[in-house]
Amino acid sequence: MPTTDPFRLAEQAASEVVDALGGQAPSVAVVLGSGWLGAADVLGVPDTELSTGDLTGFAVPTVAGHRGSIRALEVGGRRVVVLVGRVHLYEGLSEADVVHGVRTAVLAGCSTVILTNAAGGLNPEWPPGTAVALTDHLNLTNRSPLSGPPPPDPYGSRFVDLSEVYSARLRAVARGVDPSMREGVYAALRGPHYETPAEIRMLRTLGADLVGMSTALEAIAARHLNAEVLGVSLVTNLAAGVASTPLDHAEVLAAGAAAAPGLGRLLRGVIEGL
Ligand code: 8IG
Repeated sequence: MPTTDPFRLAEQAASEVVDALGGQAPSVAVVLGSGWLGAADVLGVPDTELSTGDLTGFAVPTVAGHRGSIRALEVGGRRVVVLVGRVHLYEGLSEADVVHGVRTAVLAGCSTVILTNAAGGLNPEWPPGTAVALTDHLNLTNRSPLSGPPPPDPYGSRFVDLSEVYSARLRAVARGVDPSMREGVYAALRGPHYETPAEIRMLRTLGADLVGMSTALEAIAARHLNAEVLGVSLVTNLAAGVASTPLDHAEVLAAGAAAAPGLGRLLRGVIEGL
């Protein structure tokens, strides 16, 4: 019977990826959020593009602006995989589905994982288009990618330490590329609805600077496998009650398109500076 264990599925997918790359294991993974596709294009032209539909265990994304593929390219002498077409809890998928791409990338050899996303900004001084490096998160999804049976050998305890999910070292590399880079705490909610103004006031009280519907579970899964994580949010809208107009997904994609060249340079600079 085929396995349903999420770690075994990710091992299988990882070996398919490494085979498709001619045995050359990648060392850096970039997970693209909504609005980041243009940034990935600035990073360089992929030499290989795999459809996640041809790989073991990948769920099919259902969101505008997401397609399921893994692109491979060389950046600053490093083999990089770019995961296009993240999936989310709000699509009705499991935690294991949500982190499968990250697990696959780490098991394929990526010791550095760069998680990007589009987010609502809680700080009125960060206009749409601002890139923010994550210092920490509030996982308000009430879900964990480590729930379920214990991870099989050789994977570590499910009781994973999260005292430094987002690497201070990688944030320093990002600041080296862009000294004006802001830093903040990301609140992850399940969505897919946006928040009410009262919920945004609550999130500010809790210490959040950004709000979105991704990243936290992937960061936990990457840390569990000992990868170093950089999180970067692109503020694409001010959150409800901070903004003066209703929120809209088209606004997210437009802010991403406008910010793409700068974000692409940031990704390139970070990877070259690792
Ligand atoms: I882009 O304002 C984006 N994603 N939860 N709230 C939540 N997710 C988001 C938002 C937002 N903007």
